[in-house]
Amino acid sequence: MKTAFITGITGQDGSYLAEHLLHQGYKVVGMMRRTATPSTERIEGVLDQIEIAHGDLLDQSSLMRLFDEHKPDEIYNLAAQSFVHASFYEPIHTGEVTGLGVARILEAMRLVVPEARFYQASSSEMFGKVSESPQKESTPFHPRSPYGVAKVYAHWATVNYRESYDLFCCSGILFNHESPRRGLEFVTRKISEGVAAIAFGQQEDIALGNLDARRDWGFAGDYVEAMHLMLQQDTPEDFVVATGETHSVRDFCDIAFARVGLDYEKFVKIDPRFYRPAEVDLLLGDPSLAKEKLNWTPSTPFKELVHLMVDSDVSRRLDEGRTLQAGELPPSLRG
Ligand code: NAP
Ligand code: G4F
Repeated sequence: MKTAFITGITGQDGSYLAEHLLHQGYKVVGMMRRTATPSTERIEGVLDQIEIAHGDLLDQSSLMRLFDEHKPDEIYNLAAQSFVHASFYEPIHTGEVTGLGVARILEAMRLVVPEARFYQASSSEMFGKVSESPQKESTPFHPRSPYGVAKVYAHWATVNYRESYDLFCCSGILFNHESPRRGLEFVTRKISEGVAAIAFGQQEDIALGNLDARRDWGFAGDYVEAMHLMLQQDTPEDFVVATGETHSVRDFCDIAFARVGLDYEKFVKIDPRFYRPAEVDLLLGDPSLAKEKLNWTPSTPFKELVHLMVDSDVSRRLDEGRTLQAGELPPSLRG
């Protein structure tokens, strides 16, 4: 039985990847940092099937100790300070975790388990101010945030460990991927949760920033499959993972509010606090290489993704636990 070691196990992707790898017959070890209140909500369903290991990307010795203890065959580095907006206010911390943290884990792997295979969670934020569309593996990077800068460092560290030490290191350049497990601070979940709260009379409006930003949004459950496929190749390589479609934040609002029979224009307020010092205006990925070499394709269209997220936040509120049907209002909105 192969052992997979996942950092960021408590996050959105960590939870989906753990489920996927358990299905594939792996032993899964998930790394958690010590916090005053453990955040295991997303992995409640699999906690009894995985092993939790305590460590931190800020602490090199913890990574070396854990690799020695668990001897992983595959290492998925999903841990990061992952919120772009926060990175403008915590640039040093973001650099330490999201950037240098990857050098720490690569060095621990080189010294302790050099035969292991390594996946780095790279990001479309690295393309930033894009020089071509769609963006592919060869598109130059121009990051627009401390987060993007840290991810570029981490990406090149991953490529360098592959080239310098012949380690099996892959970087997945993933475009935005969402789900009902998405953190509440990210725009998609902020909208889906806000729509549900408004539909139930618990909130009056949603304050957002730039509605014209465009992203290539896919479903997280699909994207973790690509991570696993990358580590099953004969040779390590980097891949763009995306849907090949782009939509604006405004489009997301429109579909999300329409799902509960409401017009977004009446409920969305613009608040300059949610603008960023520098914006990434447009992201659109070209997943051709992943399709060709990994046989990977996304299976969740944009509208379906928006509905999935709104329905989840609505159904959590429904006493019966049933999912809202299209065009049907929650009981609190019925006349
Ligand atoms: P997420 O939900 O924010 O999860 C981040 C994880 O990192 C959490 O488990 C968090 O633990 C952990 N973490 C933070 N600081 C740590 C530290 N110092 N040591 C150890 N663990 C630490 O992020 P996600 O959406 O699942 O994304 C997973 C990875 O993919 C991230 O690296 C992200 O930057 C990258 N990525 C995401 C997307 C996307 O659209 N979702 C796209 C491209 C790349 P706590 O629970 O303790 O906070
Ligand atoms: O949902 P977001 O915060 O995601 P962002 O910045 O694209 O980053 C996410 O995707 C990256 C992949 O490209 C990951 F690497 C990263 O870890 C993270 O998962 O913002 C999306 C867009 C931005 O243009 C932002 O300015 O939505 C715009 N936006 C407008 N109003 C807002 C808001 N974003 C947030 N978070 N909150 C708002 O009120």
